[in-house]
Amino acid sequence: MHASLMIFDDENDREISTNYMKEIGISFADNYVGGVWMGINCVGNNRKFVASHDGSAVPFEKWIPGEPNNDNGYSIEECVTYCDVNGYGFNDDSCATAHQYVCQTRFKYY
Ligand SMILES: [Ca+2]
Repeated sequence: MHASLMIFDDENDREISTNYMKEIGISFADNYVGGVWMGINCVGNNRKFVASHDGSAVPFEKWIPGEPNNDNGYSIEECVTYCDVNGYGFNDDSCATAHQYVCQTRFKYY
C-alpha cells in the first residue's frame, strides 16, 4: 500500500486535509491532547524535523507559536502532532504519547 503518516504539501493541502479529518469525525478535542500524528519527526536527527517516511525535507510546516519547544526541556519531544490550537498547527510531542493518526497513500512530490 505504501502508506505513511500524513504530511501537508502546502497551505491548500493543509486546509483540504483538515476539513476532511473533521468530516470523518476526528474531533481535535482538548487542544494538544486531541492532536493527530503527522509524518514528521526529528528522531536521531538532532532536532532537525524531516519527513518520517524517507528523511526528506518537510514540504510545508505550520508550527503553533512557541513550538517546537521540546517541552521546554522537561521531556524529549521528537515527534509531531497537528492540533486545534491557535487556528491549527504543529506541536512537537513525545513519540510515546498516544494520539489519533491519519495515513496517506501518495505524496505530491513523488
Ligand atoms: Ca511541544
